[in-house]
Amino acid sequence: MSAAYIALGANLGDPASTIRAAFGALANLPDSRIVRCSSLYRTAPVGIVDQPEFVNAVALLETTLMPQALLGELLDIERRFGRQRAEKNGPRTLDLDLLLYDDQFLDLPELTLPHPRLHLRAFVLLPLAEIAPELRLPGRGSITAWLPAVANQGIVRL
Ligand code: PH2
Ligand code: MG
Ligand code: MG
Repeated sequence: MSAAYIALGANLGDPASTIRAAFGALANLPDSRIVRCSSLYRTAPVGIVDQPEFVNAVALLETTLMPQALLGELLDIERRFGRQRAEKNGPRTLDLDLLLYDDQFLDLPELTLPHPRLHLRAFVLLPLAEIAPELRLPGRGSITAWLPAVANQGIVRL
């Protein structure tokens, strides 16, 4: 079994309900089980700031799916939740990002592991630290060392 951390984000429709339903969809993935789910967080948009606030969370999955197969399943769940790919980094009904897969490094056009921006974003780091406070980020040391750098980003645990 491998450990896969997945970031969930939504800022269209009813984001909190969507994230809760997406936990259920992750729990139903083949050859996988959900080990932990973080709280939900209300977060200020990063990047394109002129869009609705997000609800974000993180889940830990134990899986025997390989990273690319898991990514395919995540994109399939996004589609089932009505995701339309319009503006890059714009509003979305559901975004599922593979953050970490064990301590693997991967650099493919469709998938970079670890996720290249995870250590810079409060909306990922805080829920991740909630469910895995002892985690070490491959190549970047302990997760707690990165928390002060994102302390000024708007985020509230729901
Ligand atoms: N996702 C983005 C860009 N900006 N901001 C917040 N607060 N939460 C997100 O999930 C998010 C974002 C691109 O995927
Ligand atoms: Mg994303
Ligand atoms: Mg994404």
